Amino acid sequence: MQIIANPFPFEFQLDRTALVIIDMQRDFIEPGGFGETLGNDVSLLQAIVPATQAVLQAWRRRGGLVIHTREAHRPDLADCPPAKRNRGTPALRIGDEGPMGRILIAGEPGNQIIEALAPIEGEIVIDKPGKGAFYATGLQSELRGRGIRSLVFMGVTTEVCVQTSMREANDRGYDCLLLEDCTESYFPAFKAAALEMIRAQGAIVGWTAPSASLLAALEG
Ligand code: TIU
Repeated sequence: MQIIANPFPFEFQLDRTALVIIDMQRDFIEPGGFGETLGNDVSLLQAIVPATQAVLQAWRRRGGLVIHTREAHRPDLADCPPAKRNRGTPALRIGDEGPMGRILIAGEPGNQIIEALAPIEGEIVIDKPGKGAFYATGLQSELRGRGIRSLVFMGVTTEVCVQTSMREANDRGYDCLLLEDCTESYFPAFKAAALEMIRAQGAIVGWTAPSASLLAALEG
């Protein structure tokens, strides 16, 4: 398949490509979670849910591999270094009890993927303690075992966990596409800059495209 993308068309083989949905969790998208405790307006992120859901459904209809990530720490915080936990001056830190359970802790209600994008049987869910989806996770071996060569990214936030994961993926040899209207930041200027950085210099990190480009190919 070839789709219209920036800075030039993106080519991929569906059975060698995974859809990777980064951290679409209540902790980032709903009030009372990690995103809000950091001082952010989480309502901005809710806008991408319909477009993200449309791509997920189309990808599922074609039988493509789906990978969901969650930013999640162990209840004993053994995988949360002080360099992460002590940043900022939040009302609640990682591990503290909030309105949706303990902030950014695996298994808590706030740590779950939002209902609209909930994983279904056969999809891979990767819990990650860092910003990148490859750091301290089994993602690389999951991809290798299935012969995956290309990754299509959606999720939040564009310049933090999405961009970090794309850079990690690019260094590991994957061609990466980011869907422009299926990713969001708490800072619109950071989203715009991240999209430009990713595709600059002849797609130095990867490609970007509107979801309509991918949907046209999947449904064509
Ligand atoms: N704060 C922020 O923009 N993002 C994160 O902390 N994690 C993710 O991006 N998932």
